[in-house]
Amino acid sequence: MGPAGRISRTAMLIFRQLADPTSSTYTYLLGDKETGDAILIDPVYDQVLRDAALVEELDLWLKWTVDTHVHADHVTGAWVHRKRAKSQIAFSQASGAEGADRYLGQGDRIPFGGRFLEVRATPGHTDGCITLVLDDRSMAFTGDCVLIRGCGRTDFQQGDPRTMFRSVHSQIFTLPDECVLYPGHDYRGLTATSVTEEKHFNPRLREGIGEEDFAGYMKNLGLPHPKQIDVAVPANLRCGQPEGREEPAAQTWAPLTLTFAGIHELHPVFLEERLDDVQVVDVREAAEWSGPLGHIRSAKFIPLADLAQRAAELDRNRPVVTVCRSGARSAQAVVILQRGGFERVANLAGGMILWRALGLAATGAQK
Ligand SMILES: N[C@@H](CCC(=O)N[C@@H](CS)C(=O)NCC(=O)O)C(=O)O
Ligand SMILES: [Fe+2]
Repeated sequence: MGPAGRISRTAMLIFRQLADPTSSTYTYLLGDKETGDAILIDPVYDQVLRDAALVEELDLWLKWTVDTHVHADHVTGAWVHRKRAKSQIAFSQASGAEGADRYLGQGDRIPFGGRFLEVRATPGHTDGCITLVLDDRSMAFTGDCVLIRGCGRTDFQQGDPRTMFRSVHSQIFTLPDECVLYPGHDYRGLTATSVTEEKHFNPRLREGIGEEDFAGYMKNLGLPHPKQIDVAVPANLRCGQPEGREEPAAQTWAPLTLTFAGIHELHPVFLEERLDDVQVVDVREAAEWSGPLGHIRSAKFIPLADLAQRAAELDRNRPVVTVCRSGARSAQAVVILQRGGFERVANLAGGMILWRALGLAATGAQK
């Protein structure tokens, strides 16, 4: 509690750090608990469905996506999020990206609910790099400027070590010492640092290291170019609008929801409409199958423990919906069938309990 019994502003913040293991990129979700307005920093194209599921499950509204720069190693999810959630795209003016809803410059504020991020121009990795500072300066998102005990490379796009050195000293090391820094990448799985730690322990940037020393260090990193650079840069200059590649989509055979847990779910009402087109597998125990909740007329009965061995009894060319009492064991049934090579498989949300609560027909059910 803050003064006068108010909940402090930081307590009202929802904050999640999300990783893309392929590119070692971090995406950050920030939300205002009170209004539900949320922002995604550096969303990744390949993770759009996962991140959208989290936004949904936390009951947030995605208002903005902001990219810290035109990435060279992965495609941004900004364009696909805008299409799905009607979020707005923000990019820095200096990025050169086309098709954004807002172009940012030094000192601009991006609001989400009662909170905001402040823009600081931190060129050096690219011309358009920005650092985003939370309103109370407790956190900053440094993109590919300051990394944990490192920094973004300066040997492609418009990279320039002297420019980066000045950005770090004038825009990041001037933040409060305790300000927690969240980088755009970490290649060792480290998650966060702070201004004071980097001032003391960053081998390229700690106190006492001059611009010349830094430039000498950066010219000798000897890193191979990112594998995706030829695809990623042009796509990111279009805010991630796909060209000749499919947009990420949940399976399309039914109105499925993909959960943050990674399971496709089908609402009972949609299953009832499609009972003739899908195979329903009930994975409960025998006593439950013939118990008071009853079972779905067309369901095939295979207890969860037998599912892996008996999967061959199911037709791989027809979608499968798994069912249990509450929707828990049947979620694991989805995983087991996917492991067995089934591509179109979903869990019945809420299991037989929700099915019956909605008044849907069940064979052998007790009223
Ligand atoms: N091997 C990675 C290269 C990643 C890379 O070059 N990352 C850039 C950021 S876009 C960087 O600055 N890396 C700093 C470092 O590796 O120390 C790939 O192929 O994507
Ligand atoms: Fe980058």
